[in-house]
Amino acid sequence: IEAHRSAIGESIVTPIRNIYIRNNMPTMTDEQIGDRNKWQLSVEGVNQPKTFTLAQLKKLGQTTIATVLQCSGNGRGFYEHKPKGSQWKTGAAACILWTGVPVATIVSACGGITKGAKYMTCTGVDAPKDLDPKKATVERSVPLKVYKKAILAWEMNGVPLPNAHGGPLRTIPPGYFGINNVKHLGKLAFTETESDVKYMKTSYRISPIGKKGSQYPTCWEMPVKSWIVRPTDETGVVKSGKVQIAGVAMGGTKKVRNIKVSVDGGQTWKKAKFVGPYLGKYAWRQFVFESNLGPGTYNIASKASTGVNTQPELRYENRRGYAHNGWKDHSVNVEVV
Ligand SMILES: Nc1nc2c(c(=O)[nH]1)N[C@H]1C(S)=C(S)[C@@H](COP(=O)(O)O)O[C@H]1N2
Ligand SMILES: [Mo]
Repeated sequence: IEAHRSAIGESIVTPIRNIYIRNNMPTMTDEQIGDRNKWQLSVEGVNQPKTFTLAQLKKLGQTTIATVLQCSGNGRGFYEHKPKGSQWKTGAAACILWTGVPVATIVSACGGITKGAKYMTCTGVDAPKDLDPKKATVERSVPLKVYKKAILAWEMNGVPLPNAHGGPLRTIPPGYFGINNVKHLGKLAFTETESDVKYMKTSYRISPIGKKGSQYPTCWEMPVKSWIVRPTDETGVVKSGKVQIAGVAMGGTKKVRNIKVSVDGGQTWKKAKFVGPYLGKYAWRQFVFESNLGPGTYNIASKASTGVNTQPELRYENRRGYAHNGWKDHSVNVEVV
């Protein structure tokens, strides 16, 4: 389920009704989940492996963080070679407040991580029993350092995690693509090697068009990105005069520091203004740009920068259409009358 472009960014935190849903496996039902407080999480690759219930995790620690949740394929719909998969444009992204326990707190409660671990590997328990677990288990490894910032969340935007978003428990590795935000979390492990399930080994690999394989980089850190949410080609014609252009900008794993807008297809750029509260570097910022536009057709683009990295003009061509952050494809054509 994809959100309309104009339904994102009206408020800094995306209301749940506007948050995209992406499932590799069917959402778990209330019957499958059972009593949420009795949901079990096993922790492995630590000096004292343990199994916690959700009720126990809630007593262990609590924090709230804001992150952008974005599918690796967000923007796939712009690729000309028509990669297979959901044809998202901008709608597979949201800025969400998550509440849960820091992974670091769980690690200390388990006597620390075992020596030699290089990855944090999280396992969802949503794979139907009749499928091959190597092909159906949503299990993702991320670099070990991610555990220091990650949380295991049981609440989003102030309500218990809905089943569709991975209730009752999911991993939030800030700044990492959606797939690493494992839903219906049953196991947290610290491992020496990356998981060998399909969703780690072969899917989500950023490979050249026509090539595939586990030697290519996987979808981990999100790059800097922004897009206009208002006005858009969805909202129709705009009256000439003062036009409020608005959008969202994210830095991925780094703070977004700078946002520019162009109304002439990228020939000239002017600085736009961040508005609204700063919810930390993993959240997105809303921005506005006031422009005086006479009648005509405009190509409006935005370009964000972290100071270190700036959005490129073009998409990075790759087989499955992952990680698109090029500003040109994300621009909008608006008619002013
Ligand atoms: N267990 C499990 N976790 C999962 C998935 C899944 O199918 N099963 N889908 C992943 C993908 S590809 C994305 S983009 C996000 C989507 O999260 P959402 O549906 O809450 O928006 O969850 C990720 N985590
Ligand atoms: Mo995704």
